[in-house]
Amino acid sequence: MNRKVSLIGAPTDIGAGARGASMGPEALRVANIQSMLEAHGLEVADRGNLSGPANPWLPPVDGYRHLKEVVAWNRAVHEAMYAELALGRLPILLGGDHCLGLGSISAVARHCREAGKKLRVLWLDAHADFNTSVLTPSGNIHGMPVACLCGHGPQELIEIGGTVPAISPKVVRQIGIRSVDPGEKRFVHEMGLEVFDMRYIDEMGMRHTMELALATLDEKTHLHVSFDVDFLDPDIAPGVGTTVPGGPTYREAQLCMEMIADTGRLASLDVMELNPALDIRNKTAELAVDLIESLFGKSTLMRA
Ligand code: Z70
Ligand code: MN
Ligand code: MN
Ligand code: MN
Repeated sequence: MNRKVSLIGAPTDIGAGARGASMGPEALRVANIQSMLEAHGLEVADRGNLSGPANPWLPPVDGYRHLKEVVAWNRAVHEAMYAELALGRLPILLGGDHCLGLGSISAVARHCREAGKKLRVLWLDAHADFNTSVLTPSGNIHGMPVACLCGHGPQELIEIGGTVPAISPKVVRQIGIRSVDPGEKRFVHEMGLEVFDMRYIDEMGMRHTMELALATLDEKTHLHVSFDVDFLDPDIAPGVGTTVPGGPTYREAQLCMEMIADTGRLASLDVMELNPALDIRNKTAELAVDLIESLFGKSTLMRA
C-alpha cells in the first residue's frame, strides 16, 4: 500500500438533510487521525480544509437542494483529490456530507483512466445514495452521488470529471445498505448495482460478504473506499445525520476494515457524514478513527 497519505478537509453539509457534517473534518482531527496514521509508519500531510459556499438552507428547486453550491464544493473536492493522486499519494477526504463522493470518486476514476488502472469502489453506507431529482423524497443531493457517478444527474454535476459517466455501476460494491427509497430501489435493480444489504450480511456473514466484494482485485486495481459513517449501527455511532437501526456491529465493522486492509490495494478513502453536533463527546469520531486504523493495517496479532 502507498505509505504517503494526504488529508483533505471538506467542511460542508451542503447536500445533507441535517446541519453539522461541516464540523466532521475537525472532529476527526481532534480524534487524532493524523498521529494514529503516523504511528503506523505512514507519512501524513494534512492539506487543511477546502473552502466553498455557505449553506443557505433552502428548499429544493426542481428536485435538488443547493445544486449550485453542491457543484462548487464538488469541483473543489475533485481538483484536490486529483492533485494528490497525481502526486502519487493516497488521499483521505474528511467530510463533509456524502454528496462530495461525486467529486472524490470522479477524481479517482480520472486518475485510473490516465494511469491505466482498474477501479473498484466499496460504498459502505446505510443508504444506496442512488436517487435522482424525480425519485428523491427530499431533494438532498447526499442521496444521489452514486447515480450521478453513473451518469444520472444534472449535467454540471455529472461532467465534473470530464468523462460521462465517470464510472460504470459494475465497479461498485455497496455494503451495509438498509434504507432505500421505493423509486431508488427500482433504479438500483435496473442499473444492476451489486448490493450486499444487511439481510445479506445477516444471512451470509461479514466474512463471506467481503470475500465477494473484494473478489477479482489484482495488482492493477485501485481500491477506493467511500465510508459513510451511518454504515455503522447507531448504538455505536450516534453522531450522524441519518441514523438507521440494524447496521454492522463493532466486530463486523472491524472485520470489514481488516479484510479491506488485507488486500493491500486501498488507494483512496472518503470518511463522510460524521456529524459532531449529534455526537456524544466525539465518540463517533473516535470510533471512525479506530476503524480507519484497521483499514490501514492494524491487527491484533502480527500476520504473515
Ligand atoms: C434518502 C434521500 C441519505 C445519507 C440520508 C436519504 C439519503 N434516501 N444519505 N443520509 N447519508 O433523501 O435521498
Ligand atoms: Mn496512482
Ligand atoms: Mn451516503
Ligand atoms: Mn448514509
